[in-house]
Amino acid sequence: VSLQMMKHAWDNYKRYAWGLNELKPISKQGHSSNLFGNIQGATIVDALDTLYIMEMKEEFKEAKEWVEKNLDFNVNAEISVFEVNIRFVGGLLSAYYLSGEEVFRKKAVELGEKLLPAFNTPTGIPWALLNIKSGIGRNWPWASGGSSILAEFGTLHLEFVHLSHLSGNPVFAEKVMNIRKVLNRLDKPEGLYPNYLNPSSGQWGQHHVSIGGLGDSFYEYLLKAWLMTDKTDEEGKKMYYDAVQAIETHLIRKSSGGLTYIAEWKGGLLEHKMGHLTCFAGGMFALGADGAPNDRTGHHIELGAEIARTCHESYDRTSMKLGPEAFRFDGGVEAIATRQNEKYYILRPEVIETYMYMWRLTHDPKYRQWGWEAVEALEKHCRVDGGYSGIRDVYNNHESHDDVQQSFFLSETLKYLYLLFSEDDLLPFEHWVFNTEAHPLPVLHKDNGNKEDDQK
Ligand code: DMJ
Repeated sequence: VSLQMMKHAWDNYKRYAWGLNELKPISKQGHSSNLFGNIQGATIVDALDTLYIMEMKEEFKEAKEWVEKNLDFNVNAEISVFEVNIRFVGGLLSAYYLSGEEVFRKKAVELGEKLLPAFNTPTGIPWALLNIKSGIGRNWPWASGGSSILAEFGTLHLEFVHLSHLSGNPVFAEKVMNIRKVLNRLDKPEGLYPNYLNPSSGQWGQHHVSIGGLGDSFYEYLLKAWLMTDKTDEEGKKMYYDAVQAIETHLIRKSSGGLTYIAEWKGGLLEHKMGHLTCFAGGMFALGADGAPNDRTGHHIELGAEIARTCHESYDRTSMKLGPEAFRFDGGVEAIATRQNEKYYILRPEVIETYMYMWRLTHDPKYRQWGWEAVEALEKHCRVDGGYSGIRDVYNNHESHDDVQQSFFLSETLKYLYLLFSEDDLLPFEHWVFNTEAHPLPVLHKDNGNKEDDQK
């Protein structure tokens, strides 16, 4: 089924928005987000590995030809370093490792080089935004005191280690190892990492902590850095398990109805709200269970299972059976969005991602059932003639479509669905880690740095 869904999403993108970043499936035209500046083709690059894995050979070939002829980074535009890294660099790296086609390696390294000026700050903590022609960087104007964002500068590690591995140029890995060094020197309030860090002073901004937006994938990349180095990156491992310990103590709570959730922390006060983005953490806890210190393996799996259950409830308690952007545990509600501007669903993957990890790690059939419920809801409410669209209010009985087919729907949501219903030996966890955009990167085995060639 996810293959049919992919075909529908891809065919319509091809028909109405080919070469542009994303598709507007209702108005049937291209959609350009300013996150990618003038770089084009986000959907193509994000979808390459999904096409490959689903064996959509014709489509993969067309996509590859487009990359060869048209993917151009010589543009005078300001881009988001994080978004371009996870979608474009990550997408190209996976396409290379899966297919062995040199063009993807070349483009990934070329783009990585374009991102390097972002690290020209007093601390080496990169800017959020970069003009890839002039090399001038800056931060989001809304970020606390000119800060860079934890989830942005903390989500370059996996891709940059691979860029060094593939190019033979150590500079990429050096840049991300330096980020670690800066973080390790800093005092952490209650052992927690604030979402904001000023790249000039090297000091934290506001003490806001989140495992959802602004924080999320920083934690994911600590764990995966350790896994991706064949469990040799002991520093990444320690940082991950220490962070999880602090998160458990200060952020994880149980509602009176028995639902475990991860709250947000604002200078010591809890906001009892959990984002859709935060739901990825169920999968992360389960994936990290194996290495948990002090016989806590079972506990981490259980934590993953509880987060999965809570996130499933956030879907189940809507009329469309698709989860809202954020849900609350206060004012008498549990796992329900109370604010109008938190009721939307934009085809995000995190809940399905967690089902996929929980399925692989426990084989409890309920995760496939829950994934199937999501498929039915997507087909019923998000599928339109011209592709798939997000929804403005999942509590309404009537769809109001937002008219965007996000590129991560093809790279993540559909890939995780496909993996959820595939055998475990398709991209097995011993050999692959997924970047935060679901692009698989091979584990760099200690005995043989090129072991990934055996995994094709
Ligand atoms: C994706 O780009 C990535 O999963 C990122 O880590 C968070 N946001 C979107 C999907 O929701």
